[in-house]
Amino acid sequence: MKFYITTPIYYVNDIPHIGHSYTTITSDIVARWKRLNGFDVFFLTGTDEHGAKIAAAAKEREKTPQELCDEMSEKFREVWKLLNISYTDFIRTTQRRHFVSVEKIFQMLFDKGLIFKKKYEELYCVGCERFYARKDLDENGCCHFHKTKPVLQSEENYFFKLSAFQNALFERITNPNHKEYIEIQPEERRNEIIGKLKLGLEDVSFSRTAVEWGIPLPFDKKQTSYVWVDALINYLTGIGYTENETNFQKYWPADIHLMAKDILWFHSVIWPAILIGAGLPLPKKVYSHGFFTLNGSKMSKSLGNVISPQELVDKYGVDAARYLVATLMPFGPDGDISWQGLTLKYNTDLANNMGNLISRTIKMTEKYFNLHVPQTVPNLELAKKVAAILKENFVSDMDNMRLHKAAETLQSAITLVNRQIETDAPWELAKTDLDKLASCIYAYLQATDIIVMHLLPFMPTVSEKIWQITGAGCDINGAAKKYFENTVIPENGFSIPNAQLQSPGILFPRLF
Ligand code: ME8
Repeated sequence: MKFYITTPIYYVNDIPHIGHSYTTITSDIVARWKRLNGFDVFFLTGTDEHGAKIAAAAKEREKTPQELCDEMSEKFREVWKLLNISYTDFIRTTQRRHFVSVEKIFQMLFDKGLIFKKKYEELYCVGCERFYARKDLDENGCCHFHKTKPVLQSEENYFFKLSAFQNALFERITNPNHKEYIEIQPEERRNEIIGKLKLGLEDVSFSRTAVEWGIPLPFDKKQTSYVWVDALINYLTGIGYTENETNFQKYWPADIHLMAKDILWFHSVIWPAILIGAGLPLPKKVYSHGFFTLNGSKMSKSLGNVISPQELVDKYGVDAARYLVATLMPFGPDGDISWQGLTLKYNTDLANNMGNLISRTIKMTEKYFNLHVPQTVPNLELAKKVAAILKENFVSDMDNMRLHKAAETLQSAITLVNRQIETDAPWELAKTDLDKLASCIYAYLQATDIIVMHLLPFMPTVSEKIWQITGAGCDINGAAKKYFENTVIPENGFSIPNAQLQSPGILFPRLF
């Protein structure tokens, strides 16, 4: 079973911030989740390095475009390393392998008569790297995303016959029984796409004469590929379209393309049309999330209100930062974030609930059993209850990008164990019933192990640490893979009787 997941490739004219991190962290969580479920995962991310915007940014900084791209692309890789992103490959559109893919697709579309030359004059927004009709702009004639006025450009370019794909796209987007059905999520955005599609499609310019920083067309070297066509093709290049046929056949089509709503149109209309034109299968799912604002304002470098991944990691640590960013708001609608909101969630979910469970379970094990898993008749009742709760909701939430819901279920499983501790009152049992005390502590450790396996995609390093702390003897990834195959808990649980526990230290210090 294969699973191919992609993030957008990010423009290198900006530094990576929490918006890019959100898409990449959520993709990473899904990739890790799928691996735990036995899938052979290919997870692609990378940087989008051509176009007028990059050329202008390089000029402003007195660098060559390639110098800027090398420097900025490296920043993205550094940040993904910091955030423990487990990508399979990192594609750069300035790589040789990508030029070959882009040329191949262009030539194919040209040979099929889907590309033709036309002179035109239209409004171009450099921020979006796209043309707009007047009706698509706001009341001041500005682009909705950049709030700037697109400029009139006149060129003779190569156009793609997008209009010819109207019916084919409509069928594939609206009919779930179509063998090439492309599922667009969330529902509201899918409806917007369908609404727009019904208004009719116009042919789109696929090349530029004025933009030198791009990939020359194979049939007319004076023109370069429109940056968006170049960018979309990365999803083919990244899995070996022109250099590793076996890999390409294995992973294509993509199982899910993730992104924010700003680029959903390209992914759900233009991209499928290119693929149909090139005779390639369509991605199975295109899923867009909302836009973040910070304390109610648009995040922007000029306003100085971007949250950087480094700041998040400095404040919460890598694993907690991943968890918080991915679960603070539902995947889909727009959302506002704030440092207060992040810290509140950190304290509630991690310092109080999770941290408390680990800290008191280990403290009791230390006090009553000299930091060893109690030797007792295996008591897996609580672990089974926790497993049942998680099986019912967590799995489908993870499979359907409801990561915040999956985290809620995890938290309720933790609360259940914390409540059980209150009900059992082990500190009282210590005075009256040592056998029951041993059985209870054993049960908390086993229940914690089940919780931690589910936490693994969100917090890979901390989960592994907790797994060792609770005296589970094996490798967590191997154990979790086996567990998720049939969700059966081994007869004696995971924490091994008499195993030495480790002192946790303070996993999640309370923050103010
Ligand atoms: O559009 N809130 O690149 P890009 C949420 N190169 N997500 C955000 C965000 C915010 N405030 N800001 C950025 C491009 N993102 C093209 C893509 S793909 C073939 C080509 C995330 O650098 C989100 O995933 O502008 C959004 O779709 C993406 O960054 C846009 O990145």
